[in-house]
Amino acid sequence: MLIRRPADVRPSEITPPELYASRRRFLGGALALATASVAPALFADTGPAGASLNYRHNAELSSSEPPNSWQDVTSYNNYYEFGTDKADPAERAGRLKVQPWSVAIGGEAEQRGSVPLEDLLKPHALEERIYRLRCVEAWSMAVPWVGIPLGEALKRFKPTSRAKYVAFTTLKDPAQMPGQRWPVLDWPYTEGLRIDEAMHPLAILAVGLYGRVLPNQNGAPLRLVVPWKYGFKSIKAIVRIDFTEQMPATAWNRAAAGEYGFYANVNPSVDHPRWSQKTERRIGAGAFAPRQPTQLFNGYAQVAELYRGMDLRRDF
Ligand SMILES: Nc1nc2c(c(=O)[nH]1)N[C@H]1C(S)=C(S)[C@@H](COP(=O)(O)O)O[C@H]1N2
Ligand SMILES: [Mo]
Repeated sequence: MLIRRPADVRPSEITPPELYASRRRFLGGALALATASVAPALFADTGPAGASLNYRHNAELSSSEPPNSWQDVTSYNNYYEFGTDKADPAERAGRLKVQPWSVAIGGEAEQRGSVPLEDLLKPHALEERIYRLRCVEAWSMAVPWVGIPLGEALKRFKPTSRAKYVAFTTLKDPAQMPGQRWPVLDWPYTEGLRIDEAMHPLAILAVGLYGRVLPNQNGAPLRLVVPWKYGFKSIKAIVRIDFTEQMPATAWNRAAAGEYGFYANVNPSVDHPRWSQKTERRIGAGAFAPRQPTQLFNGYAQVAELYRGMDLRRDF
């Protein structure tokens, strides 16, 4: 895999978002300053620096590791809708129009239909959680996400007893997403979770990072974050959520079923057919930093109960 990055940044070199903000302002970018109410501020400015969000830090569910720098998190991305190079999303995703945005709710739920993003978020308090992100390509980061618990958002649509899975779909719009002009994946990108996984308190819908509205390259305006699974489960730019009885098809599983399973739980003892998953390279740690051992469920041991009795080698 080709990696183009100007320089390695140590995880300890955390650039406060304020610094970026003031630099952007100096450069002439509009910036909405912190305000008391979240919903209007959330959409007041989707420019490069992003509007400030009001949130409470959830220390209990946050990783104790220092988060990667803003630079790392927003310039080293996987987002094939904008190209397959890690630098492509930061260069090209700016053109995506993320406002207005609504999410279509369908399938096995009492409340279906189109929900404006503001309405989806309104009843919930935003939380910051620093989560480890472990990519299937054997690199990792720690990211200070801001979002809402996925399960709480889903419950409002009153899933029926037949809702065994939740399927997520990314926007398909090749005019705005140039990567979709090539059949790298069978667009739109889709992902799915078993309903009990979706209801787990660790799973979130993220709308921000580093206290600010999500940059487009990180999946604005709404993306999933499931920290115990490989990064590809954390689908970006969500426009549809369907409750289903059958296990939904997922983009990477359709592309290469032998390599990317539905569950995709981080697991050092189940290798990818083409490489080991035993260790990982921490982005920003420097070229000579030792690789770190990968942990089962990316270290989120509390999800083990979801998989009791399952053969994680078969259901990879
Ligand atoms: N729609 C969409 N979502 C996606 C991807 C993608 O290509 N398209 N890439 C996934 C992969 S492989 C990873 S590792 C994470 C990366 O998230 P980040 O760029 O915010 O770090 O996004 C995931 N979500
Ligand atoms: Mo990934």
